[in-house]
Amino acid sequence: MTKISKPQIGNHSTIKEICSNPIGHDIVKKLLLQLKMQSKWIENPIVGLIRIGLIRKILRRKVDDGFFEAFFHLLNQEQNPYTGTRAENREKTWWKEAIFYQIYPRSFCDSNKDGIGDLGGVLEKLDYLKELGVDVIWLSPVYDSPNDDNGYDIRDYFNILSEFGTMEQFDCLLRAIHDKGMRLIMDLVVNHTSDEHPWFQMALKDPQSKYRDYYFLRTEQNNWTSFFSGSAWNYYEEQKLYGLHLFSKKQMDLNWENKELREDIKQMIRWWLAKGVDGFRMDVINYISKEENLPDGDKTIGSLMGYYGIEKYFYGPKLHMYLQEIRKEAFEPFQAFSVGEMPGIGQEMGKLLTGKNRRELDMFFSFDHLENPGKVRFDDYSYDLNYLKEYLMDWNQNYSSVCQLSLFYNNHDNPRFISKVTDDCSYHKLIAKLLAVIQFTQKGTPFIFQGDELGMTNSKFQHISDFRDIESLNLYRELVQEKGEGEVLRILNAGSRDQGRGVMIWNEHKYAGFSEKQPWIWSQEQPVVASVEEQKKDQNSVFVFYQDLLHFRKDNDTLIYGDTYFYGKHKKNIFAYRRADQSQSFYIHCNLSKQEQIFKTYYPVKTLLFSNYETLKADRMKPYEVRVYDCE
Ligand code: ISL
Ligand code: CA
Repeated sequence: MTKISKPQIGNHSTIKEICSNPIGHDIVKKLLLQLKMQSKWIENPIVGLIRIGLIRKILRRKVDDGFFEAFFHLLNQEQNPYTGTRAENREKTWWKEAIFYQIYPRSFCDSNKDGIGDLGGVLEKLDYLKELGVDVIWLSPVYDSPNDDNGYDIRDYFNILSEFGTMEQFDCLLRAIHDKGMRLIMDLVVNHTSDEHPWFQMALKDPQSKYRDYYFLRTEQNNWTSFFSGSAWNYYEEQKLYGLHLFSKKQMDLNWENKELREDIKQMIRWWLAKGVDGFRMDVINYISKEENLPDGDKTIGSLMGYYGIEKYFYGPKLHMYLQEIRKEAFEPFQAFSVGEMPGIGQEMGKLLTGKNRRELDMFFSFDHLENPGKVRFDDYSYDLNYLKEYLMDWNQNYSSVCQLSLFYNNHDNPRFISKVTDDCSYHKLIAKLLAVIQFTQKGTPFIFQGDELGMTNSKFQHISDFRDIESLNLYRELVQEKGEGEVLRILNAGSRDQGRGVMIWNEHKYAGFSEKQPWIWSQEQPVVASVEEQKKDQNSVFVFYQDLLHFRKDNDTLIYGDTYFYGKHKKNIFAYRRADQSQSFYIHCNLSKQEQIFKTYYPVKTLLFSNYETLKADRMKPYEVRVYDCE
């Protein structure tokens, strides 16, 4: 059957038509969010009839033509939304049931006392993870790397970074993980390699080399900018060529158009899967397809986003094709799991990338909940948890019914979520438990980031020499003249990725039991968080609470496959919902604020199963209080 194609999106298109296009839908929604406008606004039938041509006329002085051309071009790539059924996400699969735990190996545990976490350290702590209730470990990159971006710049995909250990140790770790009934997923970084990768070295050295075409080496640059400050092009004097790098100067973007490159990548994936690895978290995987000839990015979009060129690759023309190809030829033969890290992807694009029938990815990480509308990571503000509620209700309704949502608050690229909510330490433990309840009782797959189970918070970095992350160091250089030292340090303390990279707090000894030597990252003002050793002895600790919750989730399929019913949707500061199937039902009631709230359940409840307070008031919810009940 031939598909009847819809008319192209253009000036004549109405807002309603734009929003029924999957890319249009997600972009408009994101714009409204940044402008702090309700999405109800575009659902208004009159607004829906407005044509883009009219908006274009009104905005003529503010927005250039390139903006609309870029917008239409993107939308016309994808005409139809994903049509999955509700039943799809009820199908049982291990990765919907599993609890994932991200290990950032550099900061997890140091077994040979050189101040750097390593594979030996992970091996030592497997029982700890098992005891917590972890099913799958996601290991951030451990491949050989010059470490310009802490391992996200790979020099050799088939070797282990010597600071982390050896391949023998890796094999031994993988075996031990499987022996304990757990799984392991690795980080797959294939948007770029290190400039020290032999492919890039050969590409530079020999103009005849087939590897020249593995990268973007050109005589001219375009206006794209790097996520780590400055131009996205590095000039190679000797060759008189520019090389594209969306991240650091040592992370060279790979040209996926090249078929041999794709073969090499698939072969590498299969090599790891044949070893027994259970799947991959795929680094910035939505950036792998760039628009042909790498046209300049639109200036309006560039200044709006802070990065030029992003619309030319964040949802590139061949993204689906490449993903289908690697899935079919590398992942499926091993029944391997995939979760894509995809900055900028919204619900509808997300469905097209993770819908079961599409055979592309199993899941993806959306980042829209990590900051309040209108805010960016480096803003110093108090995160309002009412937005987390809105986000979860929205994604539950519009994404989770067909696809599996990933549930997380932290990773190695973000400051600690608890610290975003408040820097008042007296609330931290309560918030840690409140967030945990939401994470383990919402529909989706939870990803714990190391330290979450302790209620880990930010450190205070006093001086620029305390920072390690290339993004922070570059940003410092970019801003210090204009803003002054004090202000830049404030910005970095609020948003630096180093905040997520502090070492695990194992015991009360010097260097938190992470190492006996000064760790590779260490601030004088460490987070005020009790250690694993202390928390294990304390029945009221965040750790024990996590342990109980994880087991609760494992014992109750209802929390995994059951439906979600939200209550008091418009009631500020209260988040209430029920998870239910034919056999059971659980009711969750949260106070999202530090003000006491009146307590009245929206549904008849029976027994209290969890709370973050020891004594409860009959008709009041204390600050950040959460309760989980069994229902009639
Ligand atoms: O810091 C960011 C951009 O300014 C983040 O958005 C982050 O770079 C982005 O989410 C991509 O992250 C992943 O790829 C990067 C690496 O530095 C991150 O650690 C990784 O998680 C490049 O490989
Ligand atoms: Ca070490």
